Amino acid sequence: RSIAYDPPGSPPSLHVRAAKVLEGNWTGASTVPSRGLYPHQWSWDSAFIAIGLRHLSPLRAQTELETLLAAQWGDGRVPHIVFNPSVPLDAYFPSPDFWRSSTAGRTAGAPRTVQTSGIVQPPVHALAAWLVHRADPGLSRARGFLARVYPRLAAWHRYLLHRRDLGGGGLASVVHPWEQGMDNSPAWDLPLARVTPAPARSFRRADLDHGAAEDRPTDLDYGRYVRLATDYRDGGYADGTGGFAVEDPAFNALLIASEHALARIAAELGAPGTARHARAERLTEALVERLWDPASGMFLCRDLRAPAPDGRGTLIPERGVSGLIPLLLPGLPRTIVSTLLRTASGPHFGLGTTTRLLPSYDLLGEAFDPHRYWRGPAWFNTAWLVERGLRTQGELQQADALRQSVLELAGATDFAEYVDPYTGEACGATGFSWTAALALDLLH
Ligand code: 9WN
Repeated sequence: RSIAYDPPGSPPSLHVRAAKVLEGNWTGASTVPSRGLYPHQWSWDSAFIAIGLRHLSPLRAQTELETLLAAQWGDGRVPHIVFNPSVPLDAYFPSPDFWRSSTAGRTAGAPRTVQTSGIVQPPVHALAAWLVHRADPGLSRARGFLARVYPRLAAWHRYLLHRRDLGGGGLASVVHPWEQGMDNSPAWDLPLARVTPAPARSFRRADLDHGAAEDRPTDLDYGRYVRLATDYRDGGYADGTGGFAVEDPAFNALLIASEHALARIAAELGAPGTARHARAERLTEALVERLWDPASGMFLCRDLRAPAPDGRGTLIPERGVSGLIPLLLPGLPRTIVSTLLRTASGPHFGLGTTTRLLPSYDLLGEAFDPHRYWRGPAWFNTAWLVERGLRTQGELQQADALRQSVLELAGATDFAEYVDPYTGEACGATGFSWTAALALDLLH
């Protein structure tokens, strides 16, 4: 009789397949981005994962964020990796013995019981916490979810807005390419060129055991990542003096979106959120003031360490998908929105025209490579953010089309980490958590 309900050979739905990926990557308290390549908990991955998980299990989604926030440092930073102590040290580089958080991070208030990295990742967490709450407000209130995460999220934003305002213009800076999350974006080539690479023999890359070398950052990139992280660690993870300091549009747009979410969380907890909304509006103005480039028709990154007469650094002349992500912001001036929409669908990104999915970097840029990590391939988290942005700006048709491509490609590639933006061919890992989570979110 079961045949009538479950005919043999009928393929499982995208929902069921995505749920299986997340189930397989769940460790009991959090979700790994991918079993082989990334066997620990990553900060912005967990926020995206929670956004999808809330449709399967609001409890697991709350736990995902709680586990991450439990590893927060005393100064408010939320580390980019929380290490799983049962995973062998050589499974991922850099491992806990490189970061030495509990000793090198003591002044900055690193936790004693759990090992973490000392850098951060984009602040998607307050946004995720609000969406997770909304999925099951009854459960959330019964567990005191928002009341427990709110002070931690507020301290996290405070860290970014104060300790990381390295340019003095109100925006948060990243001090390492891993912090912005698009590790080898061509936007970093100029600021990284000033960094002396650590010798290749001083570390061993574990990523090459899992990923094709042509799809990953180069050894020279890694030498520079290691130098910057080593210097940061050796300075006790104090902010302000490092050789790399960049204001990035996606990182700051996510901070602003999260500040709006934090205002909603405050209101839900009975405190007025108006001051936070006002701060988010001021940050939106600072974003436009410091990072908008009319000539490129999009937001660019500001390199604070580039020599410039006015001490404000200089805009980096590379178009990355990061510069389209401010579409998420409801308070963006209308002329900027229409310019961004034109840039997205024009020859540099081919949204809805020449590409199957929005590339991470300028199709016409000299450094464009359709397979190498953040130097061209399309990623599902940035596609999801732009989809949300299009909807926020009332561009429903374009949003529907992008949603459709995300769902098709997520399914066709077995939830790839990233894809060739023209052909949709899978690159990097498959069974990648945020691809599954964000596809699930778009199904709802
Ligand atoms: C370094 C986990 C992370 C993502 C980043 C992505 C990649 C790590 C790496 O994987 O970075 O943090 O080892 O390459 O670039 O965005 O969070 O999925």
